Amino acid sequence: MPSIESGALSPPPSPLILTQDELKKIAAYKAVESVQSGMVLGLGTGSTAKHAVDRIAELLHQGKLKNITGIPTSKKTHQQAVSLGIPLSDLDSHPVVDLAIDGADEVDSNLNLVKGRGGSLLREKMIESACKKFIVIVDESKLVAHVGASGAMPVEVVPFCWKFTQNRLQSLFDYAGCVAKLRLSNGGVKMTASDAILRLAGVVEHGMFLDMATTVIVAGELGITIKNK
Ligand code: ABF
Repeated sequence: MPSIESGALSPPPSPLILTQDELKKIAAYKAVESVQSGMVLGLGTGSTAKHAVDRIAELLHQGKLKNITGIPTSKKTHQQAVSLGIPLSDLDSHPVVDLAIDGADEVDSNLNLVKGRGGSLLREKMIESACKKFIVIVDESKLVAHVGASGAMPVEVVPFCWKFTQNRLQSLFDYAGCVAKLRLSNGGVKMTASDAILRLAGVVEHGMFLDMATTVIVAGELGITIKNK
């Protein structure tokens, strides 16, 4: 069973209403407190993870962190990290990642996740499954009772004959009343199929991240909640 700690926001709760972006930033900064000099870091993608990458760069430039190696989970994060001067590498050179920090689209009470609605998916899963520790950072709007029970489930497919794969996905999901829709992303092809995870020739990866997160940091109006596996 995941353990749960709660803490006051820093600064302590005030009558001010925090924006969703401020909550994301609070979760991101809290996660970066776990970063230590010398670490190989998986750098996440999305508006929440962006705050974590910014913070890591800030601490590097202040000399409070040293000898960090980042492995970006998307081209966008790669560009951000390069622009901030974070030294980068890849899984070929660093097959073991000390810590990854990334956002998610859905998180349940067992720390299972849906990811990929933001467009990144395969690289995230490759890097985050190579991590000793994986901290997920979200605002409280991402909490769900069961991942995948509602909303879209991203499924990445190979571009080759993607309509064929889409049709096969659709026939698998007809019984559940789900619709496989095409979405183009990062030069690849993704389909959105509600309520399901598939394994099918032509499918590259899906957005269910089960039993991967070691910690989830949730920022809400009443404070931070940290859930550990
Ligand atoms: C990526 O960013 C994706 O896996 C996920 O879809 C998304 C979360 O983005 P945000 O933090 O902007 O909500 O990590």
